[in-house]
Amino acid sequence: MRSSLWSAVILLAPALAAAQAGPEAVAAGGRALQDNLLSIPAPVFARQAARPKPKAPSPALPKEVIAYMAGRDVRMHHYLWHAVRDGWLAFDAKTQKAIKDMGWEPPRPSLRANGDPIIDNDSGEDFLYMHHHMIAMVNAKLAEVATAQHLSYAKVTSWSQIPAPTDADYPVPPAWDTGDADFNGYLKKVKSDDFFKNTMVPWERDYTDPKKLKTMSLGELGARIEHTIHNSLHMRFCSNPGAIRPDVDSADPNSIDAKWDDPAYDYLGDTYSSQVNPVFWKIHGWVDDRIEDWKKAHGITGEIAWKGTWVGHQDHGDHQKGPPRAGMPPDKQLLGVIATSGVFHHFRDVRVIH
Ligand SMILES: [Cu+2]
Repeated sequence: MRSSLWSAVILLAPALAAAQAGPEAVAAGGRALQDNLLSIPAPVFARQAARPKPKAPSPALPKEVIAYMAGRDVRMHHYLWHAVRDGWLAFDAKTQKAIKDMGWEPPRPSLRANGDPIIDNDSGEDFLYMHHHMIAMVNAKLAEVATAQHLSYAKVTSWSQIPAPTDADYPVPPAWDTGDADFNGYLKKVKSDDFFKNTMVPWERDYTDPKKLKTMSLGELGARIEHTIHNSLHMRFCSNPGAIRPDVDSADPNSIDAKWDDPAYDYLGDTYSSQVNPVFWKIHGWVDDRIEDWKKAHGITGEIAWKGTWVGHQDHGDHQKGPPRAGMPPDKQLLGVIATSGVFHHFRDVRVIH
């Protein structure tokens, strides 16, 4: 495994870093988390009491893990990571320079300027690698909570198969009126039984078929998964969040209102909130399992020689002195740079890949 693994884990996972540093650090991390929670203002975000919630997946994600994922640091990191590599080729030169100066230049963009996915530059490896380490981060937190509370849920368990429309544990939440006709049409389509049968099942078959996997690089597999089944799963299983966080306003580019940090904002259709939702870990568990399938198809038994290991800004904080400072400047400035560029991508911007 490359040495950047450690910096990746440090960057992504204050909890994991703390867990590796010893029990005192874990306790300190827990206190910091509590302090963080206490500092969240009274929920401004509507809790949608009237909205039917889908049945909670079993077992439920512990509230400590949800609160950690809902923290601004984790939200901001996930949002910025996706925004920078999706938008890179659509940003103008000035925007690219500003992002580069902040240390956030993505080595491999994921989309062309017109929004088409790039499948031959190994950015798909970045996608698999970064989310693999998000899973490591959550597993560290789950293990910590499970030990403290004697719970059995100590590790993310993936979907072994994409749930069928009749699945009782993971029913597809209904579409709703988003106020946007195109978005409404997209939601209806991606949530339909027909889409499952004629689009998702063939994707799933392809990405688990050793013969097909043998013909693909890991980067190509990652990119194909990201821009087809992964994006669609986010939107198929999203529920009406009551309100959707708007794209960052270029008139007020340095802020995202604190109301969007409420743990109740766990909308799967937004990179700022998706990881707060338990279903995110089912989707990404399934995605992560494809790495092993690919290794098997290629006869790889040891470590993968990763080409794409980009996890975001590499110079966060001082690893010697303390946890990374995700969510702090320069991330706030980066938010402003992206908002001013006006370039935004969403999970629903799925393109067909041939
Ligand atoms: Cu993601």
